[in-house]
Amino acid sequence: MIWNQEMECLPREERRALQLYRLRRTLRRVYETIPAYRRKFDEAGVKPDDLKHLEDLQKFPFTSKDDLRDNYPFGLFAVPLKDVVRIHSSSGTTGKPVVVGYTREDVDLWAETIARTICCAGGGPDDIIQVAYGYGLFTGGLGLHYGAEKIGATVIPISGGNTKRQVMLFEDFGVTMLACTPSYSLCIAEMMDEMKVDRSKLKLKAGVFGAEPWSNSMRNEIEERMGLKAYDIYGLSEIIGPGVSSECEYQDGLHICDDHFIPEIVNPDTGEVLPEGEKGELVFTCITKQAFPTIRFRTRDISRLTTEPCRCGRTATRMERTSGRTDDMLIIRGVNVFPSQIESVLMEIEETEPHYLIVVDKRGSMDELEIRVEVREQIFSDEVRKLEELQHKIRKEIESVLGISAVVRLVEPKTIERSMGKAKRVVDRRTLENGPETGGKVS
Ligand code: DLL
Repeated sequence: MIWNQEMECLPREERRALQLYRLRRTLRRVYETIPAYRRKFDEAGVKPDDLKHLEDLQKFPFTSKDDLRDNYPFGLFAVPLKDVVRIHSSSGTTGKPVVVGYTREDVDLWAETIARTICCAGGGPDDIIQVAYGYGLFTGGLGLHYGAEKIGATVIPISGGNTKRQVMLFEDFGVTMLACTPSYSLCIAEMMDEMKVDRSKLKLKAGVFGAEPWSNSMRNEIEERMGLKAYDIYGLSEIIGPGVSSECEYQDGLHICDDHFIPEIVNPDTGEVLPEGEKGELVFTCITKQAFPTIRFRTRDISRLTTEPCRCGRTATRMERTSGRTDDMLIIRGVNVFPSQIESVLMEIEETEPHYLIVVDKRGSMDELEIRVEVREQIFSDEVRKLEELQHKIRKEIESVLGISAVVRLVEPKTIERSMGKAKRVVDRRTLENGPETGGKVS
């Protein structure tokens, strides 16, 4: 089911005309109401009326996380606080948190984008949706909640944690859809194994997973272990929360709600806009939000775009699943390494569990990469020679993919800390900014 046939299938030219109209209106509004934007526009020598075509957006300055921090907490709001009905915030690892606000209209818009997301994943009014994203300042829980209610589904607002109860409700309430982070879904799957739940007796058909990077191999693992179809959903607090883009049944990129959020791809080093199809950093501009209309926000997420219509009939711009963040990239002995590359290798190896931790440290002047990965129960109790063989196999695979050597440590099942929200999979001891080594960021 397509939630909003008219807007989601709008012909390209009409879509562009609508974007242009909304964008011009928004630029004028932020210039008039938010001093920080006015200052930035003036410094860059641009005025809202300089935007004649959509392509002119490139002339306008970027907004970064630093701008949000500099204007903490409410400096980038375009409406007085009395019109703001909701505040959300994301913690991040350093400095002040990011604070975002929503008017009543914004909350409705958010529910609309999530309604599209859930329908994209095959959901509808007959579904029973268990929302196991964290409720609170994190946008995951309440974001999914309002969208699910909007389509008339039955919502179970359980939030993250209490994993045994999550499983019990699947059985007792006949839950058909699950919403949580991909890493938490694996934690639930583990509990299902422990409780010896017969998957065929459950009604689970789909999961809407996001808020953290996950590979296609991780998707296969989740689908197999949970007995459902796993859809990728993407979003960020600075734009609206979840509801920015989502996969449909063809899983051929994520449909962006680009009648509300205009995407661009830029070269992360130079900021230059790249042609369609090229890989780079995603940038979004909100063109309908009232309280917090972000202009050209640098997400640091890496993706590419296509405006080709999808086989499902939707015409919105699609983004490729994000393969990581520009600031996720580790430079180890001069080589660029993305955690997603390591994850892909580990997921292909049958004897390992999908739980791992990447530790980077310095030994003397040399960087050292250590990969800790859990081994399946039956393998762990095997003879030492078999474990050594497995260790060797992983080391070789990693070396051939990354081009550098790694120390591989096989650890006992269930010894790497599980997370209820976003998993923390990298500890870089070369920098002091990282949290505790087994800590999971609960969102
Ligand atoms: O994570 C919003 C969200 C909630 C999205 C629930 C999906 C589901 P933040 O906490 O502000 O907001 O974190 C945003 O998380 O810039 C990406 O780096 C990452 N991220 C979100 N979704 C995905 C995804 C929420 N599907 C940051 N794949 C973003 C990869 C994702 N990374």
